[in-house]
Amino acid sequence: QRTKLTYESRANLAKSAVAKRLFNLMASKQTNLCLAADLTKADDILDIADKCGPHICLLKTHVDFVEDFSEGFITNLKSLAKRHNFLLMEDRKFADIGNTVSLQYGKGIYKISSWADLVTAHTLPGRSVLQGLKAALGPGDASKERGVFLLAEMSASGNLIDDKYKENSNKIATEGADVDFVAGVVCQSSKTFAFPGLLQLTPGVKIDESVDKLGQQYQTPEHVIQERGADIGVVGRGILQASNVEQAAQTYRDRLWAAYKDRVAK
Ligand code: BMP
Repeated sequence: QRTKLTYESRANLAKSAVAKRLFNLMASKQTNLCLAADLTKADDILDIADKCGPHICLLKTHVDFVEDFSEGFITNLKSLAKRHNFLLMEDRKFADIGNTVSLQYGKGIYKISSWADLVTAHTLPGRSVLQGLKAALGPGDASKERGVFLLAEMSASGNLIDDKYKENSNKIATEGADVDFVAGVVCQSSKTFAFPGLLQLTPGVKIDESVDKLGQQYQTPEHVIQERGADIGVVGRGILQASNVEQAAQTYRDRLWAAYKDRVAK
């Protein structure tokens, strides 16, 4: 069972080079916390990345709502990622035909493929979403430094994903020529996939409050790691809205990590 294995041992099973890097980073830095830096000002994102950087393995962005996006912002974000040793994920949730996702990934204002170690994509278009994203990286080994998390489930109440969709998403993540490009799956349950070389990223994590006003559903850090099989817990407002964000990041980091240590020890 994949949830019983340590991150170190799973690094060796990963087919994606970025997944291998992330498993090893998590094990050595002792953190399985992803910060969802959902803020609209570049400087606020950089500030929180600097404060929370020591506690996270991954920083997740939505660059399309950053009001003052610039190349300088990306340069600074990359240098913080290097200094504090975390990876960058752009949560773009690509969901179009191959040619379009290729352009959305590589071109435009954001040039996501030039800086994001990881991106997210819906499986709705089928395998061609992976082929399209890979095409933006050009020939050669470029895809080895980049990876995709495929969405197989969502935390939003009333979402339309059913068991068949989950099963087929799992097939896209684990079968075929592009599996070396898939780093993991965004989902809510350990039953969604079994392959231990993939990472389970689970959003909807908060210590208190169980829902927000717009359909988000929350679980505690312990619940997502031990009952839902998450390898990485994604926390946004649980940290962003705390009076002391650094301390909140530390608390989430400690609780998510302790839950993982417990999970592999049992
Ligand atoms: P928060 O902890 O503030 O609710 O933020 C959750 C983050 O995870 C958001 O950036 C959201 O886009 C993302 N997310 C989610 O909440 N549920 C999903 O199923 C998939 C997501 O990417």
